[in-house]
Amino acid sequence: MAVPVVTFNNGKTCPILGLGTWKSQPGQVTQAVKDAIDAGYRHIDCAHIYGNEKEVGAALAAKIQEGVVTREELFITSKLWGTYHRPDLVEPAIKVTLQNLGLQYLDLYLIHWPQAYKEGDDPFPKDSSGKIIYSTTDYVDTWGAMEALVSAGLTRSIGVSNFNKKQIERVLAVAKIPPQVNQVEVHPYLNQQKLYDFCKSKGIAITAYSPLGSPDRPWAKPGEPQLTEDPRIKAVADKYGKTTAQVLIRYAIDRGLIVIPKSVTKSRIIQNFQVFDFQLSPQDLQAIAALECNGRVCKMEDSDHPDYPFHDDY
Ligand code: NAP
Ligand code: SBI
Repeated sequence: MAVPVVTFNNGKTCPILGLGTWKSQPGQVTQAVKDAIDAGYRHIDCAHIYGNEKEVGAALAAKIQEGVVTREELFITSKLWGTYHRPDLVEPAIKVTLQNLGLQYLDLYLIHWPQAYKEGDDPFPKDSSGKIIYSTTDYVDTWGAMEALVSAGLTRSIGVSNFNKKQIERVLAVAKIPPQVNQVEVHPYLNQQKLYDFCKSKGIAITAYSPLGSPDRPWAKPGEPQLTEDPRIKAVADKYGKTTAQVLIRYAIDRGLIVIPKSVTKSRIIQNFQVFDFQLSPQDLQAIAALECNGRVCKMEDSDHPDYPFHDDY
């Protein structure tokens, strides 16, 4: 079954369901990506910081070699880490990612976070007190270097991730190419309605990350509420004969979002793809919207960075 697509503001298309790869161990991710492609996934969400792009690339090469997919049928995203924001470091950074993934071009390259860190190969450069060292590079200048990647043929589309409204407005004010995507955390505990409405008004698609609430996030504490076990989601899931994960994925799709659940478990990879045979009713979407509780799970430990995105309302 072909995955439905959204069309970006530059005319390129993107499958609305993709496979996340953060925390997917190098020893597991090759098989996970192969299983996903066999199940019908054509969109894989990657990042340099995940430390597993070579292993993702091995799966892509195998499936292309086997003739299961062509490169053109795949949609591959990666992300520029904060230590490479300085404009002269952007092209070398995407070239490392392309080399690791074994690709000639990406479909989408995102600025991973607005915050720039001290340049170099330590992804979290820290001072003697353990505090991350920041860079003064402005993401607006980084954006100019991202635009050059499109002209150079290294990526088809560009975008941002974890950017708030004001940060997107600053980029739009200078952009020759407007961002095609803002990838942000979205699930029923953090539904991002205001940011979604703003991005939509500017023609920017939203990709929902951590759609299942990221239960394997490294900083999760025992006893914290688990979205996949929320009885209110379970009650909706039972009505449709679906799992809570399938309802959470459908919640994103039915709001017009792109969604990238992560799994390294074959049965779940397949289950998470079986979401195109039902649709949530307006009443169920409304009931799920009522679970909003500002329940952000992905934060960085740099809230005093001048470009930290989550101080504003949205
Ligand atoms: P997530 O997709 O919300 O949740 C992943 C977790 O859910 C894993 O523990 C997975 O377990 C489990 N899971 C998957 N399918 C399931 C199912 N059907 N039933 C029960 N449990 C299930 O979390 P995430 O990894 O944080 O977010 C998804 C992707 O978004 C990431 O992998 C990454 O690609 C992207 N992301 C981007 C950013 C950013 O800053 N741009 C931040 C966070 C995430 P198993 O793997 O063990 O099956
Ligand atoms: C990492 F590889 C390390 C830390 C970390 O924290 C925030 C969430 C994040 C990210 O920046 N993108 C992700 O997918 N996860 C992450 C990744």
